[in-house]
Amino acid sequence: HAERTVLLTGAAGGVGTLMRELLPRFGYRLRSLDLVPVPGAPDAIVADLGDRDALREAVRGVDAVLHLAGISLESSFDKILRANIEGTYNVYEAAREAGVRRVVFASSNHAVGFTPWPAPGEPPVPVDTPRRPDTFYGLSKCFGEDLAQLYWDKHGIETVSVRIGSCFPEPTSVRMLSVWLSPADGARLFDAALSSPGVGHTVVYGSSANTRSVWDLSTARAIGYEPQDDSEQFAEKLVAEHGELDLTRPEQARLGGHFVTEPPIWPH
Ligand code: 15L
Repeated sequence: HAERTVLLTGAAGGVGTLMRELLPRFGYRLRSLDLVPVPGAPDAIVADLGDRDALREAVRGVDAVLHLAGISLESSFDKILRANIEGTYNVYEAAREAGVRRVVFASSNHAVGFTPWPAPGEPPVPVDTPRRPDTFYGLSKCFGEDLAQLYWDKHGIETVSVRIGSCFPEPTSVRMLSVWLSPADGARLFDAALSSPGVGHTVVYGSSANTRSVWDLSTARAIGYEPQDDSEQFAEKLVAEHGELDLTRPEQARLGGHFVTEPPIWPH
């Protein structure tokens, strides 16, 4: 496809940094935005998602928004409210006003984090499993998915909500062997989500083709995602170090792992 311009929010974050390197190879021109200066990108827009004027300016002329910005872990409700809930609303409003037709939303497995971890032999978790957020963070991702649905139904803005697993160069825990999204597969998935026609609002899980996968990748494959990586190459070392998952332990018994037992962080 012809080169398309994509606003990348959260460009200085973990996934944003990986995607700034990988996505241009798929033919995207990235306009980076973050709350903090983006290393190596002097032309990046430095703005808070609460700054509606800056967002209005940032979306002007882009073909799509890859919305990765926000708090990526549990935090106080007030911080999550501002960054993830109001921030995502502001991004969609700016997109609507500017006539942007496609958003890719970084949702998270923590939107369904209280779902029991499938026991051996049980089917993978489908995308339409009931929402069971494991944190205020996960709750904000449920909000984002619903907001995406609303903007599709009401305004015709298409979104792929990607319930990202663990997108890091390598898995670092036994749980991550199941939910790892290699950076290269992440770029493949975001490419599919940015370019697949007729997605309406589609929810997909974001992981590689892991031998130990626990969720259903069929909606991701349906938009053209073909994962190439498998975490199994890291399994021997991680299992030797930590042992196999123990589903009788509360912090391992559910999809969200230790997020499930994370105490909320109250404002002070
Ligand atoms: C997430 O949503 C977090 O942003 C990320 O830091 C990881 O912890 C990931 O989920 C995970 O579930 O491993």
